[in-house]
Amino acid sequence: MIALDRPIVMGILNLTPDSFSDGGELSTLEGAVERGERMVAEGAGILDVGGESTRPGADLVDPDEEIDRILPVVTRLASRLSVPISIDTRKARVAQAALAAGASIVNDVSALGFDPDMVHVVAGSGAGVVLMHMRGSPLDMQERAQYQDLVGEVVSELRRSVARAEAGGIRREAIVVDPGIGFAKTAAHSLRLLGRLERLGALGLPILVGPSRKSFLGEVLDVPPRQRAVGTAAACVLAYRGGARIFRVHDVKATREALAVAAAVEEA
Ligand code: HH2
Repeated sequence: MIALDRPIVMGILNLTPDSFSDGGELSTLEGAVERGERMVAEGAGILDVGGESTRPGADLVDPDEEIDRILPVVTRLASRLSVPISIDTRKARVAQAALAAGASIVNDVSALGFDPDMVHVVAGSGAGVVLMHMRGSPLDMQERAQYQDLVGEVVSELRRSVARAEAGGIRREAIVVDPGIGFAKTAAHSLRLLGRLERLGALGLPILVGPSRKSFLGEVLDVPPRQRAVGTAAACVLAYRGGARIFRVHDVKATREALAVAAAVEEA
């Protein structure tokens, strides 16, 4: 169980050739492990390891290929670090392999909807799980970014995902919810959700947000993904004020410092 009385930064470790902001950066085991260790030194309280990009239009990766990408890194990090390791995958076989290698959280952008075996893997392992809001899949999600009542629909669709997870045997204490910034959302939707996040509090579960370097920040700032660290930190502080407690980001140090100030203000 992770204490959520203070904000927790989840550092992103993408072992993909094609992620939108850092694809292809970590092509060796040593490089990936070093990056993970650096993020923990900078204050990451969780590391999120992923082997498949979920950017709009991304190709599906074969599960064996995804396992080859993530397994050596999860194994090495789990033996060297004490922070929890999360596996960012939609596939039950990948999650199972990562959990067996020492991961303890499954971060599924499809909220267990992509692979019918996923709910059993999570329930059987006792792992934590992040249920993220999305519609469709990364291939077609942006066509589905149509809402009458954006926040109300995100809350009710997340509520259904939580109910499905619990019906499949996952304990409520293991569940974290995520509004899915940029997933089946336009930039305006992502901004509006960040500004109304407190309404997700109705679900009564911890909230994770993943605004890191995303295109809604590009629309505001007009800078490329790698220059969006300050914008990401600002989005995280606002999300913290709206009740979020876990922040999935690439730029750990900037976000951790911004959140430390936000938490100090809250305490004062
Ligand atoms: N965003 C991405 C991937 N996984 N998981 C959660 N829970 N929430 C998110 O917002 C989220 C996520 C996309 O970002 P990134 O990993 O940087 O890019 P890519 O999917 O291209 O690898």
